[in-house]
Amino acid sequence: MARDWNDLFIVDGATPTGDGDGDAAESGERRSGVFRRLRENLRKTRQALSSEIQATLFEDLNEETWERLEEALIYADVGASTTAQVVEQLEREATAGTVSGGEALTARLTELLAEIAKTGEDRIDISPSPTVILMVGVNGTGKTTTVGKLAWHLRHELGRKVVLAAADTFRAAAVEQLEVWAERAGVAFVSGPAGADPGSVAYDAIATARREDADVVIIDTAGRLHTQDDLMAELAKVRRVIAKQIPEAPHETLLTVDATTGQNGLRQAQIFSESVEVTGIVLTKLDGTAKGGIALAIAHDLGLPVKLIGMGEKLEDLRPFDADEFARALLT
Ligand SMILES: Nc1nc2c(ncn2[C@@H]2O[C@H](COP(=O)(O)OP(=O)(O)OP(=O)(O)O)[C@@H](O)[C@H]2O)c(=O)[nH]1
Ligand SMILES: [Mg+2]
Repeated sequence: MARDWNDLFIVDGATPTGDGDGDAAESGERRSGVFRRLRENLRKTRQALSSEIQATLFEDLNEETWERLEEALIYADVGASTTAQVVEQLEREATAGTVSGGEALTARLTELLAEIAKTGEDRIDISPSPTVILMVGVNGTGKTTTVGKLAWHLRHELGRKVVLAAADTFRAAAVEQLEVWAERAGVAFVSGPAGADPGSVAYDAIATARREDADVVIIDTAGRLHTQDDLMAELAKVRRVIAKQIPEAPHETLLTVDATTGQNGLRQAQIFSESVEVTGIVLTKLDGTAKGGIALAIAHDLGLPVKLIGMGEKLEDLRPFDADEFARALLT
């Protein structure tokens, strides 16, 4: 069963309850619904992978079959280095005789892929009050949408008081887009005048959260490329301003990565995360790619945990990432 919102967040003391939208039975139903959709979305890749697994792990194992299995995984967007590491390990175990038979080998492959997709702390600690979450990433990768959906879930599943900060001050449309999300989620919204300094908006939002005793501040930022030095410097400044209010903040910096951009997006994210401190990945638009392997490769390749995945534009399409579930959906 899919990991739930309550497993994603580390909370302090008693969990305040939501407004009923998150009640257990309904949430269980929604969870299996999401898993069904995840499987459905990955159907083509799973079918292709299954027939390759049948043709390799269920047959005589030799150099050629291992290579063929590697190719199939790379085709599913599991990156080359992740694939090599996983298949090498499986081959070692098969040669040693610790795992044998197609079914056991398939199960072990699923397990190894899930293992490699786990790195570091993959939960989000919201016990500091207020917790500051900074959303960063390349243009159009899904930052604002993720901020909105995350606010909704914090509000309605966990009953938290949330403040959204419109620190993407470049475009008026960006501020309006976030404001619409704040209204939908029923959370507070802080913006500045057009063209305001993003740092000052972040500062105001944290001040508002402290004054109004809010639990979580989520800061939306403008999209940028790692090559835009001025914009990367601006992000560093936003961080410094935040730290002036709360030295440990931002407690969480999430980097959005668009799954449809595959290995390219992954490389972009790698360079991005080298110049900005990032604590986790939000992998968006998984509904837009038939290959899902990137979700399993990204943690290993970036050395950062995937915390959330986006599978569509609706509220319930943002989900906590569960590596075991994902590996099963991709392979079996
Ligand atoms: N299909 C699909 N679309 C998504 C997903 N996440 C975001 N989008 C869409 O992608 C587009 C860009 O999303 P935004 O949230 O505006 O992206 P952004 O990173 O804030 O963009 P900038 O602020 O311009 O850098 C919007 O049309 C979203 O609805 C997803 O998981 N699946
Ligand atoms: Mg945006």
